[in-house]
Amino acid sequence: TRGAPWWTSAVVYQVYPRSFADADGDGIGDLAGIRGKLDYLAELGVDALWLSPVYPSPQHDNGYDIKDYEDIDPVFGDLAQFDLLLAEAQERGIRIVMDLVVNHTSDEHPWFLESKSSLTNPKRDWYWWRTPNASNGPLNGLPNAWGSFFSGPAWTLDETTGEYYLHLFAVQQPDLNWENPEVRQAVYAMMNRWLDRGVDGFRMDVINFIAKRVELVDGPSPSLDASCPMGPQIHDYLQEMHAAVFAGRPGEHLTVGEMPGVTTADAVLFTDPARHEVDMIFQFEHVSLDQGANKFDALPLNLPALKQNLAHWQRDLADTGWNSLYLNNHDQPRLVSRFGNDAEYRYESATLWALVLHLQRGTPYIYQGEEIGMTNVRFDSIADYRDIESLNHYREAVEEFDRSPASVLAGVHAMGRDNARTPMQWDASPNAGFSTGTPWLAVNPNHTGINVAADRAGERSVFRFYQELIRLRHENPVVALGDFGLLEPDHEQLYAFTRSLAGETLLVVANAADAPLAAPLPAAVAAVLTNAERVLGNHPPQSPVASLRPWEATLYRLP
Ligand code: ISL
Repeated sequence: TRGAPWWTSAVVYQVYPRSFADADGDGIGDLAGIRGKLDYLAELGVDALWLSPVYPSPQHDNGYDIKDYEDIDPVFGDLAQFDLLLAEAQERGIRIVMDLVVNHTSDEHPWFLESKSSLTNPKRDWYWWRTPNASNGPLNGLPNAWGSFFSGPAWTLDETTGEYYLHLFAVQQPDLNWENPEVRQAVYAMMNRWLDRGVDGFRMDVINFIAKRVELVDGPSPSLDASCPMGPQIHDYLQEMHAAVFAGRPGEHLTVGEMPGVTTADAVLFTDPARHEVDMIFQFEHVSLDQGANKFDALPLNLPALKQNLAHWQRDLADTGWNSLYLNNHDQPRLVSRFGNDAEYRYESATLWALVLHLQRGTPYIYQGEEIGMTNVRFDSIADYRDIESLNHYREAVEEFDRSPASVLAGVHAMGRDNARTPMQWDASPNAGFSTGTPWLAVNPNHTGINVAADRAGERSVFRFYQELIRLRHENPVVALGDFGLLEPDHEQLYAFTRSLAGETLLVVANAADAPLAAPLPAAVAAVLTNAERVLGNHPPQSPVASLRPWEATLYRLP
């Protein structure tokens, strides 16, 4: 275990700055707000913060559309505020990881403004421009059949030059052309400047999409899905980035690449330390299991499928590579509403999923509010929502596909990204202690009962459970590095696994259901439970362990 990188025993906390804490009362969270909560985060015990984008942006996609990589958006503060946050976080032993969004820029970025200005502009080739398709087929001029991830075609015609530009996401997010070495060098130089400023690493937005399958861009191509765009040059790009940015720095950085559509075989290549690409990736398989043909079609949780999928990632990255562990982020519905019971068993199911996730091998990520069991929201009207993905989907589904507004709204309730983006619930006051102004997205009405102050004052605190999990990872090499073994993979409600290292074995036994799990427990679990010592759990201890109560989750140490 000696010599393992710091992030193998670390926990990262994701801050969505817009929704975390608003210090200046404009209704939008800011850097000063985050600074004011550093003691809270230090008490929780996290090792690093990943900040969703804080760069200047027209905010069509809440900062994932960047118009200047080298500054801070005035709604969040300025570079002086940023330096203060960095210093005060690092004083508390908390590292700062920036979001790096370089698959695309904003359509207001000077690079794109130049690129679109004429066919001969020196930056013309920094983006993906194509002439209209001459054939009179169903594409109706579009260069190929790709649809964007945010509805509509992935190509938009620019009047100035009469050509189309590619955008895998919104119209306002043109894709950079990484085939062009000038683009790559400009990005590396920018990353180096942030590292020189003192930041501790990068979370890289849809980084596998920077390499496109050029033959599909230009050829007859199927419709776009997440597995489609990634070209094989991705490994060259990441190795080149590593050499240009990280290799010369002995510091302890963290790189995590967000990679929709990748498999474990891809992940082994991306995270093999010997290949110098990234430290870990965010994969999407486990959060796609409850999605139908469209991500807004929510399917019920299939527990065996989820357990087996995560176990498959544990197994395939056991010898080479490293996992990141997450159930929540700013793009996902709240885990307690999605996989748990956010009413009757909110505390129990929030802590069950926390235990199950944090006891796996990999680096756990906590998304703001997860540590107090925040839930999904159900606004009555689409007008109450702000997320570009949800709004575009709603318009397309209702206006073009004639689906009933109520059914589309139900999909947004279940799966929409604003579930994760309602302001952080600090206390029971009218704006949940988030802001003295009018929040940019309404607070969840349940903040009067669910908030940091109430959770921490309560006898059963989700926050304290997370504190314990973080402490365990810091203190026990078996939590950080132990081998993973899934028990009872087909069981419909039991989630049980072991972790072992150097003669020590931990056992997680969890009942992921509203119903009790009647005794006797399956033999494989019952056998190891005898004489096991309880380390942490979300129910009062029972001895001997008979049936499991709803959402009961316990960590044991085996003799
Ligand atoms: O459609 C998807 C893949 O199947 C999406 O999950 C998509 O890959 C994902 O939303 C990518 O997210 C990241 O890039 C987006 C931004 O809106 C998200 O907030 C960010 O996390 C574009 O920058």
